[in-house]
Amino acid sequence: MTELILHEYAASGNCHKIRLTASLVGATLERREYDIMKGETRTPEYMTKVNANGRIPTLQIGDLFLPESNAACWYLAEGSPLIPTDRFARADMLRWMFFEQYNHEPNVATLRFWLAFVGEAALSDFQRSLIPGKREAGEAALRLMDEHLTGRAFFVADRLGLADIALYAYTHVAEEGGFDLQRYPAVSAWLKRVAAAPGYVGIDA
Ligand SMILES: N[C@@H](CCC(=O)N[C@@H](CS)C(=O)NCC(=O)O)C(=O)O
Repeated sequence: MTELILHEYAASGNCHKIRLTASLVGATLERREYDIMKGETRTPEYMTKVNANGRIPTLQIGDLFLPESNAACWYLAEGSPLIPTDRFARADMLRWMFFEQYNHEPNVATLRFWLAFVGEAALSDFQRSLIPGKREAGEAALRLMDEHLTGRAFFVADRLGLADIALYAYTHVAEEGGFDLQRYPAVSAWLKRVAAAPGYVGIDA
């Protein structure tokens, strides 16, 4: 069996996604922690060997390195029930994973990082000027999710899949970024369904 190593910063939702996928499919990951607050992913050694983009997560598969959280989740879930076999459902799942990276994560996750990890006082004037736009875009993403989940148990094909895992990672900690999840009842109910899945592991595990 090829050794799997997750290069990560454990508090990151992008890393939690990968640990959650691994646990749901029964894969074992060795974990290597990097402190992104100290720039440990920006060293020449990390960027040469692990990820030229200077970020976590990266999934190491033997001597191959796979950056980008959703690509790593895909690698782990290939052939499992987390990826539908129906052609449309598979593409629809990717739709939500791209939505997560473009509309959700840059707003919901960034505000969590800025407000709960960096701290508002330590932000640059430029970062502070971006907060209202990110707040509005994050609320729009959560609203769209809530509309989609109204009357549905999961994002795609009525069963837990990678779209749910990708979107769960930063949604369940969105309140750390100042988002009020009580405004999104369908999202709140879905979060509980994901957390009840056999094999679920929390972000702190
Ligand atoms: N699209 C990437 C985003 C990766 C990313 O933004 N990682 C952040 C933490 S979640 C990071 O490494 N930040 C440290 C830095 O940029 O130096 C993914 O999904 O993996």
